[in-house]
Amino acid sequence: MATRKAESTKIDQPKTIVVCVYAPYNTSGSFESYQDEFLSLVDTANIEYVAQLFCKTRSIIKAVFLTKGKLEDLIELASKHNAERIVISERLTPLQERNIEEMTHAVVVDREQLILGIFKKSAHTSEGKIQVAMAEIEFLKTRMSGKGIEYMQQSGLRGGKGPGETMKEKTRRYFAHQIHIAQRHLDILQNTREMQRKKRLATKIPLIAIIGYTNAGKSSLLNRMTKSDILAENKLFATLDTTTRELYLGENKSIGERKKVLISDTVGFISQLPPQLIKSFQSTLDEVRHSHLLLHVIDLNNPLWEHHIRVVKKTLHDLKVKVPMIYVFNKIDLIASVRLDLIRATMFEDFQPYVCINTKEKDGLQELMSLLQEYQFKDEYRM
Ligand SMILES: Nc1nc2c(ncn2[C@@H]2O[C@H](COP(=O)(O)OP(=O)(O)OP(=O)(O)O)[C@@H](O)[C@H]2O)c(=O)[nH]1
Ligand SMILES: [Mg+2]
Repeated sequence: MATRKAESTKIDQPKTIVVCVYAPYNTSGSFESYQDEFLSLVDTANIEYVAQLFCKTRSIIKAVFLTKGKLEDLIELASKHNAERIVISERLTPLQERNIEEMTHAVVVDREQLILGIFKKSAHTSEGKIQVAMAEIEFLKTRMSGKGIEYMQQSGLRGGKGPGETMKEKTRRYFAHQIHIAQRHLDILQNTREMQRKKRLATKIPLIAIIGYTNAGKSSLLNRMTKSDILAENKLFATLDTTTRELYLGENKSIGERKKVLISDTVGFISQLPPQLIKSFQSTLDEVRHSHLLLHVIDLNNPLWEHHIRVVKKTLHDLKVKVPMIYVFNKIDLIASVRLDLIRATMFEDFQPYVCINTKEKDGLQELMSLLQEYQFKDEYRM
């Protein structure tokens, strides 16, 4: 079992217990990998913890999302460590969150808040920041009697506007106002993006979007193909903002056969991406919807790669994205060649067309470039 327990807790960090619950509906198929991904999220969020609890269960008590035994273990652990924060691997309802908070006397952070926190740190552009802020407000709106009100109080906003206006009403009004302002900002940015998109479409230059599960190697691929220097690191959600670069295919061929395309890096997907985030990132994800071709990057070295493909395809389906796709199996340098041959022979039938690559060594890159060079984009423009 992977453990990344902190040896010491930072002074300014609340004492934290992490709880990994493998819920009955979880379809990832591997408890170990699910745990690993959760701990990796915790790590990316820079959360250190004093204890961890793992719970693989078929029958949870709905009110707390844990089994009776694990709930008792958690209460005992929380009391032993004077825990101030409990991070849970799954999404909780406001009621489940409140029940656990009351029983453990610690603040509960569920999967949604954990991912929101990571997105908050990764957002660099104004569009990214507004989108995350909107997602946060949408989340707080579902916690009107708990964290939503606390947020208001921490912001120094107290009392009602007139007689009889409760804190809850004031909070609701405040959030509605904040969403309205954020939406106006987003609309302006979105209009600019839309105008740029129309201009781009008019030039008939094909647009390729690199998509895939988080940490699959999307940014590394863009860097490799376009000799760029976008941040690529072993962290989940290193990329939040779309970056677009020009790419010339068939550089060595005669001018008539050269092809110019635009290629974009995008935000990664993950199992149970908070719906608020999908909603708020609509304008960023529009880049994907308006592209002519998707390069779906998959970390073939991750034992859950097939599950990751399912998650990405389901997310695209939910977003109503219907764009042709090339499967790009990445990180083959980490796979023994015998195993790779076996995977190629037995498992790739459903994933066509595909290429196997390694962005570290340029393996397979030429094959991918040739595929793109030959690809017939709709209304494409050739130089
Ligand atoms: N061994 C190996 N590592 C790779 C390869 N491609 C990417 N990586 C590593 O995988 C990690 C994630 O790469 P990124 O390019 O940041 O992945 P991403 O899909 O853009 O990730 P997010 O933006 O966080 O969703 C980095 O540490 C890369 O160095 C590869 O072909 N082989
Ligand atoms: Mg990236």
